[in-house]
Amino acid sequence: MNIASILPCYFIMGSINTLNRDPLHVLEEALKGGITCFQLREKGKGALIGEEKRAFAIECMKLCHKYHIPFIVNDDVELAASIGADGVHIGQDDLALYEAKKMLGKQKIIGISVHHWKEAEFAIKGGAHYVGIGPVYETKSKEDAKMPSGTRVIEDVHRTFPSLPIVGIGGISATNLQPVIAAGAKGVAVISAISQAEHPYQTASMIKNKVVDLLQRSVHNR
Ligand code: TZP
Ligand code: MG
Repeated sequence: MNIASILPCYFIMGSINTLNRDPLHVLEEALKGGITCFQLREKGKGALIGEEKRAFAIECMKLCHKYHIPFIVNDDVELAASIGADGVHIGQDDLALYEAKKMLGKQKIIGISVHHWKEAEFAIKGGAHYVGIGPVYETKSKEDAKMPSGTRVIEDVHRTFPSLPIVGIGGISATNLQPVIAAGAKGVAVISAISQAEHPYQTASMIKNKVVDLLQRSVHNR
């Protein structure tokens, strides 16, 4: 699989991110709108745990597969392995990449969050398929988020490792994604822009089309 092809519109959501709407409905709208990847990030106050989390994950995965979109689990490699998810996304404080790889097998997608080029170098050595970099802008969706660093880290990592697929994250929406792609990201990862959009279908479609358009132009301008 060409990993960059799953990054343009990378939607992340947990059951608490959709205000009062049914998260499965929001996810299906996002899938219809054209998201290229989905990550279940079941975290924060009121998030599901145990059997409920597992059952919700399976429902999300079924929906993603109905639309032929990869289903990635945040952090919980055991859950990902046990339900047959397409991959995991881990942070620097979670288990090591090689352990995640061992638990999941070589065929699965592994992404990791990095904050500077040194962590990106480790990610490459550990066999990560892509890296997430952020927060680019201010975010309300992550309690322990670091200070936003704009597109600087994306630029640095992209310059140092031009073939490493990067997805930008943090406060990104249809109206501020351009600098993220210009900095070298292959896509944008969003929670609230889609999960709390008035019309998740239209918003997902707009974000995806804008990113794909910018990526195509950058190829032509090279
Ligand atoms: N990691 C860095 S920022 C962030 C995560 C998980 C949250 C992104 O959410 P939003 O709503 O797109 O700002
Ligand atoms: Mg984590």
